[in-house]
Amino acid sequence: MATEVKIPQISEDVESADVTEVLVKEGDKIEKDQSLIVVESDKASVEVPSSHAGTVKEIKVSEGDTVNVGDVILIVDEEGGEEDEGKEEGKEEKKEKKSEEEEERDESEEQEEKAEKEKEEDRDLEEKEEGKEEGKEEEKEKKEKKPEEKKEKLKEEGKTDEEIPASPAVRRLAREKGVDLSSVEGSGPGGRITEEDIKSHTTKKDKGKAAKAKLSLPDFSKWGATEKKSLSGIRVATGKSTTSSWQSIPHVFQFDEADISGIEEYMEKNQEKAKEAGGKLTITAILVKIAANALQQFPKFNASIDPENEEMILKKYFNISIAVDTENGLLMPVITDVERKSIIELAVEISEIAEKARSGKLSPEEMKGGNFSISNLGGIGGTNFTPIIYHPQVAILGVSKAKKQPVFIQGKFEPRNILPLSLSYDHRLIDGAEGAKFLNWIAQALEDPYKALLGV
Ligand code: CAO
Repeated sequence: MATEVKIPQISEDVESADVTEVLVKEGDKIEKDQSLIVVESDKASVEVPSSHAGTVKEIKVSEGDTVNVGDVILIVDEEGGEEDEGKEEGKEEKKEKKSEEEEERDESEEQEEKAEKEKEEDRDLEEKEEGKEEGKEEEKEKKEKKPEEKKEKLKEEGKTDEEIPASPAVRRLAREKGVDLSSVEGSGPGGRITEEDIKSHTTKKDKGKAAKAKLSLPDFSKWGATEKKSLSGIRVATGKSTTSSWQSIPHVFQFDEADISGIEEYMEKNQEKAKEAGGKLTITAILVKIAANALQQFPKFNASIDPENEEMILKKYFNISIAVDTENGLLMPVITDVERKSIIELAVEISEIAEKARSGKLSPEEMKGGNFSISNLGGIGGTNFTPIIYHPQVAILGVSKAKKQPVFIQGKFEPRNILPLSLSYDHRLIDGAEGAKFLNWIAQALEDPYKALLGV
């Protein structure tokens, strides 16, 4: 019976996402809950499980497609419907087992001889390596080395994966689990690799990975009451993207400050105009405009780096991501073509997009295509902070709270409004001197707006 498997509700507020990986192919036998595709929205990356078991008849999506909740992923042939599924599976298993056994018998004699020889060679090699001492530590080390040695040996003997003793079912399982057969020690007759070997290999691998990736938690209830709450999709996505940015981008931080007393007068004068247009004029709109001008003066800050091809991609448009704090977490909507918009237009757009973000109405499209980011925490407070670069961008401007401070001007102290600025940039592309110049240009443009607005 042909059944459609559809995209379920991926997570709260996510209606569409991009397919980044297709994990099955036509003709594959799939289990219920087996992962079919990986989809990524701006909020999360998730594996979509199958709602049915059977054989994949037709795949309806491919990598790069944008899919919506309810779209058909694939058609699955349920082989006589769900009722028969158990029976059919049982039959399949038996058939598979039988042919495996026959196959095993045929191959095992031949393989046993080979494996005995391999084992002997292994033993020779081991003896040579370990000398006469047989401490436990060395035994362990030897075991760890074995798959590597096996690989080397296969290579030396010019053998392919097909010549490693394993049944088709085991090979399929290894493929599904992404296990390289040459790295598995077979425990069956003649060194034959069994299903159990693949399973224990993946468990070991997963445990190793988990041990590396996870920091263990103590039992907090020992010290007092606790409560568990699931993380929102946005929280999880932010966690992933900030971790990978922090781990892969060598961040440098530069600090500066700007006297924005003059700009404040400008904002006061134009506040009414912004209000009439439906927005609120704050330092964010001014910073977006000035940043777009700075990006034109310093093109590297508007670029992305492609380390694999050892290239930088210089963008000729000026789109700026704005960090918006929402109840569910941080969102990064994009203001496009900033160079073509007036400050009042930008003020309106920022007000609208921040409101949209906070009411959960932002589409994934509205968070794509930014070249540079601004994170203004000044409405909240703080003297300085070091924001994490929003990959694939190469820099982000952090803005803290402006404060009245005494500034020594022409022989006397005057109260001026000073805005703290920080810049985080990618040292793979930008050097310290460039970072300092870029931030200094922004600070000067804030103090002398004509420089940025007239492009002088
Ligand atoms: N210094 C002093 N005052 C500031 C300021 C600054 N740097 N920035 C804004 N303000 C003032 C505004 O003028 C406004 O004053 P009034 O209430 O008197 O009118 C008040 O703070 C609140 O501003 P706002 O938040 O309404 O508007 P905004 O344009 O300044 O900011 C937005 C918009 C979306 C950037 C902001 O609301 C926001 O979400 N910021 C948080 C960003 C964030 O979480 N960053 C951390 C991410 S990790 O890198």
